[in-house]
Amino acid sequence: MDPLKQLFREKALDMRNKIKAMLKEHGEMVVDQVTLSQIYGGARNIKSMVWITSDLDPEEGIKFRGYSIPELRELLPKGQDNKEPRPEGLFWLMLVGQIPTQEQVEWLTLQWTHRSNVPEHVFRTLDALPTGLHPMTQFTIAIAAMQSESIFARRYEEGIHKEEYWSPTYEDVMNLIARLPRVAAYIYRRSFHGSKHIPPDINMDWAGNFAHMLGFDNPDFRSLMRLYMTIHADHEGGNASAHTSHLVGSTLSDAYLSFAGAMTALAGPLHGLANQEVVAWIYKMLDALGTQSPSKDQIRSYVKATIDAGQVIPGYGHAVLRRPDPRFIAQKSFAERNIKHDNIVQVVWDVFEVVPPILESLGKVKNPWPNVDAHSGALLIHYGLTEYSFYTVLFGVSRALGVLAQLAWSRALGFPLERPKSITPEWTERQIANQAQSAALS
Ligand code: HAX
Repeated sequence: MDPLKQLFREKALDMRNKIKAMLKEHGEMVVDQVTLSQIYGGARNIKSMVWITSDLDPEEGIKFRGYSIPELRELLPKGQDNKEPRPEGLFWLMLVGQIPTQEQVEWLTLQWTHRSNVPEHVFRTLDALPTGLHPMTQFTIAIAAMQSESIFARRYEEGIHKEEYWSPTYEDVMNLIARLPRVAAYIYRRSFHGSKHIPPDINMDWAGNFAHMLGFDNPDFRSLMRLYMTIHADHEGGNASAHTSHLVGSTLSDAYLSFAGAMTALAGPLHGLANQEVVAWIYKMLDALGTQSPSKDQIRSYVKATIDAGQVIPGYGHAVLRRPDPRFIAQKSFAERNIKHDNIVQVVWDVFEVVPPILESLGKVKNPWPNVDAHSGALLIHYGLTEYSFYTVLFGVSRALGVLAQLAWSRALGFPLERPKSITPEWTERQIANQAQSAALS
């Protein structure tokens, strides 16, 4: 058994026993209440699942196993240029709860290189699709096509003891993460570069090789990819893509099908597709204003016009966060450090000054601040990755790290089929009438 798998097995067994004992003693403890507004309002803040890999605080933002993004930028082993963390290290941390050493990260890079072979039929499946099909749709199809490789599905068909589910799931998770950059780069090159594909460089780290296969060998872009793949990796369990993979996985669908499901959720404009929407919105604004360097007053009037047209300002607001997203701040600091003058980056920073007070003035927006998607596109454009319909695929490759590490945990802890209760409007009316009657009688 490989050393990471061995460590994961030990940690998971320990946690499984602790949870069993805790539920035996405290299983009936009431920890929260649910209101009708929450049930009708998209289940905001209803505690309904356990997520090991990360936790989202409304004020402080995402913490991966207790570590904030600035802490991880310091503590995780970095890329060859010693600038940004290698996402391999974050995966290790999310899976076993320990900051890995440089040697452990080197080992993981090598593992993923060995496991990265993509079966030929996946490329042929992609080749059969129109090049104009949205990259997220291509990505989802390719992931589903790779399900032929699922070790969990094969072992389940053969008949596997449920205590062993975690083991083939771990193998699927490692193989799928290893293969994703190749698949994503293939989609990018066929969609936007006439199918001129670039073979992998087996001497590079996971994110550096991804940048290389996309066609970008600028060391700063590689550094950006390491940061990008690290900060988008996980955002606790309730966000739509993570929750989808959790729900699908709970039926014992394998890692490939669970992750394909997650990607269909990430592809929505209120979630991951917001990164493409931000750039589309900025370009439309520059076009409408007839300038590449709009004043803040011009931006202000365009923001108001967008809202008056009944549309949202993409990249702003969040269902949980109540402060500027630390993932936005990390990207801003990357730009401050590495990019001296850039027009679109400047526009993003001006929008950051203009939008929050306007959203606040509406009196209904719970979080007027930028989220992760407000900044990412401007950085990619700076380095020449301008085809913004591809941006959500980048997000998806990163999101695999968190949701798949969690999938391994879910199988190791023996989490059951997810099956919450729905209600009808008639049930709601009866509930209100019953409570009014009880109040009148008391
Ligand atoms: N622009 C305009 N109006 C906004 C807004 C924005 N950026 N954010 C919220 N609002 C509006 C909502 O549409 C809602 O209006 P109605 O009551 O008229 O329906 C009201 O403010 C209250 O919404 P909320 O409670 O503050 O926010 P929600 O939890 O309902 O929604 C969203 C959170 C992220 C979906 C929302 O802020 C939004 O649509 N933002 C723009 C799209 C976006 O950037 N999505 C990416 C989010 C991060 C992410 O998942 N990345 O992958």
